[in-house]
Amino acid sequence: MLKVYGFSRVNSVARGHTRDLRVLWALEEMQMPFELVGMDHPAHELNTDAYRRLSPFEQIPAIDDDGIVLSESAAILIYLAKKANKLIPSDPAGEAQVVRWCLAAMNSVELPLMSMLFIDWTSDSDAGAAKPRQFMVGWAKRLFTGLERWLEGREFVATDTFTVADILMSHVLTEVRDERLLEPYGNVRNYRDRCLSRAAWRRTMERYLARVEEG
Ligand SMILES: N[C@@H](CCC(=O)N[C@@H](CS)C(=O)NCC(=O)O)C(=O)O
Repeated sequence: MLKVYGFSRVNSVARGHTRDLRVLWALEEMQMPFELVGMDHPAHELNTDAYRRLSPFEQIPAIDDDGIVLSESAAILIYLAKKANKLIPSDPAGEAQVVRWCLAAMNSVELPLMSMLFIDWTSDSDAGAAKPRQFMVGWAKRLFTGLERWLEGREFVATDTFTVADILMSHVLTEVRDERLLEPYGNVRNYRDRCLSRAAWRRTMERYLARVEEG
C-alpha cells in the first residue's frame, strides 16, 4: 500500500501551506488509495535516522510505494501521475510539457516567493529587509509577467487539460501572501483561482485542516 508522509502537527504559520498538500491533492484527483503517516514536526519526528532514509533533507512530503521511496513534491507527483496514467499525457511531447512546467513552478516561480517569506521571517528590521525584498519583488514580477503572457488564452499551464503541473504551479502561487503583488496579473490570478476552486482541492484542504494540529 502506498504510504504518504505528511504532517500531523506543524507550526501555525506553515499550517495550511505545507507541501504534503500537493501530494494529497493529486491523490484526491486521481482517486488513488493510500495510507497517511502523520508526522509531528515540533516533536522532531522528521529528525530520525529512519525518516532521513526516506527524506534526506528531513522534510515533508515523502512516499514509500512498496519500496519505491521518494521525497520532493514534484518528483512524487510526476511518479504518481505516470503510475496512475492520470494528470499527465502519455505521449512524450505532452509529458515533456508537464515536466517543464513542474520544474518552472519549483525552480523558477517558487524561488522568489519563498525568498520573500524567508527575508520577512529572518530580518531584524524593516530597513534591513527592504533591499533584498525589493530585489525579490522585482524578480517575482518578471516571472509573473512571463506567466501572464503564457496563460493568455490557456486554461491550464502545460496542456489543454488539468495536470500535475497545475497542482504545483497553483499551489506555489498560494505562497503570495500579499495579494497586491498579483494585482496587475489577471490571467495568473484567474488561473490560480480556477485550479483552487476544484472540488478535489477543497476536499483535500478540509480534511487537512480537520486533521493537522497547530504546534
Ligand atoms: N523541495 C521540497 C521542499 C520540501 C519542504 O520544504 N518541506 C517543508 C514543509 S512544506 C518541511 O518539511 N519543512 C520542515 C523542515 O524543513 O524542518 C519539496 O517540494 O518537496
